[in-house]
Formats: sequence, C-alpha cells, structure tokens
Amino acid sequence: MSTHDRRTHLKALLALGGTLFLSGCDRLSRSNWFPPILKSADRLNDAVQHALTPRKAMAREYSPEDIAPGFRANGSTNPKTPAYLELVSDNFGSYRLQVGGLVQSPVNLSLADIRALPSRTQITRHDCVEGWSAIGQWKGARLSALLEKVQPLPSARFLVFHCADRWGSAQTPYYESIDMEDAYHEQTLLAYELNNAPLPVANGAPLRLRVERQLGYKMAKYIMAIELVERFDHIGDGNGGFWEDRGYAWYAGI
Ligand SMILES: Nc1nc2c(c(=O)[nH]1)N[C@H]1C(S)=C(S)[C@@H](COP(=O)(O)O)O[C@H]1N2
Ligand SMILES: [Mo]
Repeated sequence: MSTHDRRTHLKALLALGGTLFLSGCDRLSRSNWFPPILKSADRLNDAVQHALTPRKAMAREYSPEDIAPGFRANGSTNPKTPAYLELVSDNFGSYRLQVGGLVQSPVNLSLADIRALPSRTQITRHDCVEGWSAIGQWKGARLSALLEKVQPLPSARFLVFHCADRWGSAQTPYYESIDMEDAYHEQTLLAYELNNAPLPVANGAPLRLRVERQLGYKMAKYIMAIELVERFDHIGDGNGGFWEDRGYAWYAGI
C-alpha cells in the first residue's frame, strides 16, 4: 500500500470505528475500542493501530528449522535479589504466583499448578525495540485458562505483571501491563519452557509473559504476581510499565 492509500484506508477505518463505537456502545465495553485512559497523543495512536491491525489476528508461527541456536537474553538477565536467589536455590520449588486484585477468587499457584493448566506451544519471533529479533519455541499456560480460574470482576480492564528484578540505584521494580483483549488472545502465554527446556534464568525463570503481537519489552520476565486492575495510574509512575514510565508506548503492536 502506498502512503496515500494507507492514509485513505485509515481514514475510512477510523470513520467506521467511530460509527461502530456509537452504535455498539451498549453491547461492547468501551475498552474494546479505546484504552480508558486517553491522556496523551499516544493513546490516539493506540486506537489507530487497533483500527489497522485486528487485535485478534494471530502472530506468525514458524517451523522448528527456524529456531535460533541460542535465544538472546536482554534487559535483566538475573534479578539477584535475596528472595530470587532463594527461589533459584531450591529450583523454584517454593515459588508461588500470586494472582489477585479485581478477581472473584484470588489464587496462589505453584509451578506444578501452572503446568497443570491448559497449555500451548508456539514458535514465534521476538522483536526487541533495540533492533534485534530471535525465533524461539515457547510452551506455557494459556493466560485465558488462568483467568477462567480467578474470574475477573466486570471492572477489571488490565493485568499488571509484577516482576522480581529491580533496576538502578533506586531499585525500581520492573512491571508491565496488558489489556483484557491481549490477555484472552490464544497466543498469550505464561511461558515456563523455551526450546523444550525449562525457562532459563536469563530469559525470565520461572515464568514470563508471551504476548506475541507486541514488542519485547511488554513480555515481562520473572513474574511474581499478576494484579487485575481498572486503571494503572497508581502503579509506578502511572504509565503502565517500567519502560512506559521512561517514554515508551503502552501499546507496542507489531
Ligand atoms: N522483568 C523483566 N522483564 C523484561 C525485561 C527486563 O529487563 N525485566 N526486558 C524486556 C525486554 S526489553 C526484552 S527485549 C525481553 C527480552 O527477553 P529475553 O531476555 O528472553 O530475550 O524481555 C522483556 N521483559
Ligand atoms: Mo527489548
């Protein structure tokens, strides 16, 4: 598509989106169309990106021959906090994933519990905003299966992932968030295996998010807790993630 065609196409889609929004208001929750916190131009771009790429579409999957020989690690590669080192020392036997916030039934799951949830295996390409990509095979629990277990309340709009690693001298916690649409996507996983082996520490052991329609920084590693929230302006600096608090887009669609 030429730039001109793309613009025309986009305008048509936005007009259509507007009409659907007005007429579909009662049927669809508002968040299906716009993130509820429309506080910057970024949010408008998110809506535009939604219009251009249907969010339910599947990310491309690859074949075993495409798998990169060594999957690169980036960002934190070992949280090294006393609590995390203790988990590593007993091979994550005492690890518990806390899931709470706006849910009917909060849970506390061991890795065995998580492995017992319906799973999915997929070979996908990871794209980092810093300009590298790597293809890997991920196995993990479907996030939708976990949501069925905890029963989100109607007010829940986002999932916030709280991670074990801390950044810089201020020891700022890494965190990320996604909306319900991405959370229920078929390829969205809580991954515990990379290339047929337990997830290495460098890649986020024991559990990391795969949200395949977005860039690498959304894929929280070292997940310790998942909090369902209606808004995230009280968490960190209020932009929905560690890198978002440093200027990156909240919706990092690819
Ligand atoms: N907890 C945590 N998650 C994180 C990061 C991090 O530093 N800490 N880095 C992000 C970035 S920028 C990328 S590209 C991927 C890297 O995943 P990998 O180490 O498996 O390559 O993890 C993302 N998730
Ligand atoms: Mo990244």
